[in-house]
Amino acid sequence: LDIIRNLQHDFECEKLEVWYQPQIDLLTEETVGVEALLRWRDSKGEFISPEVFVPLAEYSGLIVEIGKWVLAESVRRLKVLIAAGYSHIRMAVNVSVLQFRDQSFVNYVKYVIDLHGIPPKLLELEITESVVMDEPEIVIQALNQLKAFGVHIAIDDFGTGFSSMSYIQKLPLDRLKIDRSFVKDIDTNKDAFIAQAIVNLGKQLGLITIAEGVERKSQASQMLKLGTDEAQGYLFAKPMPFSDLKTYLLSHS
Ligand code: G
Ligand code: G
Ligand code: MN
Ligand code: NA
Repeated sequence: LDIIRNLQHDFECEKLEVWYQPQIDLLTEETVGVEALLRWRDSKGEFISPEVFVPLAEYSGLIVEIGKWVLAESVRRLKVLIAAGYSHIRMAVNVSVLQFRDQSFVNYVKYVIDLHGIPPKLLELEITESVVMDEPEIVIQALNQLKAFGVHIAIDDFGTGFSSMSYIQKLPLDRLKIDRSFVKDIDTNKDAFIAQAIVNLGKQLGLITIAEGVERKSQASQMLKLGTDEAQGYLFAKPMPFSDLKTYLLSHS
């Protein structure tokens, strides 16, 4: 497959980028975290969506090396934020199931944290329900080790996967990310009961809840009304290069 060859080539030539999207506390409207998101431009400079190339990187196994790089890059950026005085902002990094199958993954995470000397609790790993369901034992064991080290764990795209509720209880989670499909019509549709149920579930489990894909003020206020703690979406900020993030934080933290 040409696209996989191109991805490998561009990764080796350091042409992949990591962009960052702010996560906002709905009550204070302060930036409390950022999510690291991979970006890849083709030879014409046009972006290829991670929804297209991440599955290919998983299929080819390339995601293991790319994932390590995203992690190292993001923790290095986290260190820069701390040095600039943002000592409370979390860095959230997406992790693929293939990375959990790599025996050295847990030690690599610890190594990167120690290398930069950042508080482990400022790093959050985002996993999807399918990651957990693919390899429950391996993933749960790794998550427990990471949690014991102090790293935070978020369940991503919650509500779209196939998780049985029994798994959710077994995971050492800190944050539940409500998938944007539940946020989409929350301000126009009176039937907010699914979003409400997810928020309630998160609260019952003692988790911080964050709404994804918030694009309108009315969605943010409705999610806040349901009891959601945080939000992420175009209303607040789109994913941006690190240099723009530093400028953004000057007026939004
Ligand atoms: O940024 P965007 O909304 O286009 O991302 C689309 C999808 O790609 C999301 O599901 C996101 O989780 C995934 N993604 C983005 N960056 C990474 C990454 O570094 N690693 C993994 N495994 N997935 C990522
Ligand atoms: O990891 P996850 O599947 O949550 O990926 C987040 C994706 O959602 C990223 O690709 C990001 O670009 C995208 N995104 C972030 N905010 C918004 C938003 O407000 N609306 C939409 N449609 N997409 C968003
Ligand atoms: Mn995510
Ligand atoms: Na998501």
